[in-house]
Amino acid sequence: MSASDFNNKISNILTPGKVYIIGVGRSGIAAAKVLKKKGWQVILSDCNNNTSLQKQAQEISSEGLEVYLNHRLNLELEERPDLIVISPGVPWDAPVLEEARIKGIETIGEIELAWRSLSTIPWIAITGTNGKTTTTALTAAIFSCAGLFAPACGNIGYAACELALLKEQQLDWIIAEISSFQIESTVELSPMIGVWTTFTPDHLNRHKTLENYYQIKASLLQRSQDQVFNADDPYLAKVGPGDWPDAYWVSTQGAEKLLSKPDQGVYIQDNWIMAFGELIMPVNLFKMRGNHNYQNLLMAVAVARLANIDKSAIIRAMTSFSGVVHRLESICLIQGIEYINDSKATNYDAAQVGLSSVSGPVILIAGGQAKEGDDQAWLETIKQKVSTVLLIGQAATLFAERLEASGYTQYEQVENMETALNRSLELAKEQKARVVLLSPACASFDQYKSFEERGEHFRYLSQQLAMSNDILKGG
Ligand code: UMA
Repeated sequence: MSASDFNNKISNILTPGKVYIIGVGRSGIAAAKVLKKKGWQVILSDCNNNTSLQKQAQEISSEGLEVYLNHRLNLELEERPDLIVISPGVPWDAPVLEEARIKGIETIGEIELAWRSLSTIPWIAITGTNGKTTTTALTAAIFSCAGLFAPACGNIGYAACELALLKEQQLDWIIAEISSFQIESTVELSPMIGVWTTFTPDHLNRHKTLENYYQIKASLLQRSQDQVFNADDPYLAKVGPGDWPDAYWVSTQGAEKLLSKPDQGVYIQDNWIMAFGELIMPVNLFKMRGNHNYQNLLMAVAVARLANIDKSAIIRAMTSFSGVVHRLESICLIQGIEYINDSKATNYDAAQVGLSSVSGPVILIAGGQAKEGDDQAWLETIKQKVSTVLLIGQAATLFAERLEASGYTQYEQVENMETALNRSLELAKEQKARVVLLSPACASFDQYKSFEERGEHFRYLSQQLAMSNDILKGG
């Protein structure tokens, strides 16, 4: 694309017209506010209708936005919009979007709109199957310690368009966690630095094939000026030398595992972090557990050094960072048993990594809305570390069958999170377990609005259990 084409794209949002936004969630609402501020006539719609959507709709209608719930865009019946903006949860190949493209109506995602509003700011885009939330949070912590205003946004929960509502001069950098759903609906988003954390099968119900899922993620990295890759990820290490000859690599396994020259990468050697040929700090000063978190740390350090951030800011951030909510988040200790919330583990790989990182024996709470994927490594880790699996949600029967088939019978099907929590303490005491871990290996949508809501519920129930046990002990 030439510079003039690019300016035309930008001017598409600078010349107000009529925009149709699909999805009344965080992304849709933020996108609506951005375009309203730029003078657009905004129409929002959502195919669902529930109490929380009605509340949202009421709030935003009072700000002068047109909102329709229980509604799907119909290009035959409705007046033609100049632009369609979609939320990440809307499938990119939805028939109405295909029709819009044929009719020449520009269709973009919320993240692309944020880019077009904030393209004068340097972006860091972090993607990958797992590890992206922690890497994003770590990167944001380093930038903040360096005195830069660079909030984390995107899939991590704070829609990028919410930043586009701020004054551009307030922002130094944008650090965006970007899912494959979001990348699919970008056209021009071109980060200064792109990071690819890991790659294993996920979201195949939407992306259909692993190759398609790979190509979607690859397209973001291809548009990034500099690329950072995780050499400890088997898939990325395999395709790396061919597909990404100029990338910077990180490895927890020493310089020899890097796929770039040692002075073009970040690695751990003799317990020290080495970044682009410079000693940074001993890795044991970092508080988070698990080798996967060391990988996340190295990627954040690589980004920070590429952005010329001072070593002292990296050290300050790394020694104070204690973790991300819903990702191996330690909630409380009940009679010596640690309750850990890993609700963000929505697929087998994330759940396997979570389970590997905690001390056994473990009482594991798993289940929810099952996803496609390879569960072998997860089942193996369960066999090694878990004294009982408490199965919840729609996937309970399927998971029971998978466990039986792998020769593991120490599971109980319990109805929901409440029952699981009540049973967990009894079992943990009986089986001398050290940890009760919620790491579902499933999406949450069968019982909750999001993985965050599921994690909050687990946190609340664990704290209630802790309080009632203290009272019982005290009495
Ligand atoms: N909707 C329609 N028509 C459709 C599909 C959906 O109207 O065809 C409506 C839904 O009824 C819903 C609304 O769209 O009310 C919400 O859209 P959304 O699911 O995109 O939700 P947002 O609140 O905008 O949240 C999105 C991301 N959600 C998804 O990708 C599914 C959030 O990631 C992200 O934090 C947020 O934008 C801010 O950027 C969540 C997620 O689950 C955490 N991500 C997946 C993951 O991590 O595995 C990719």
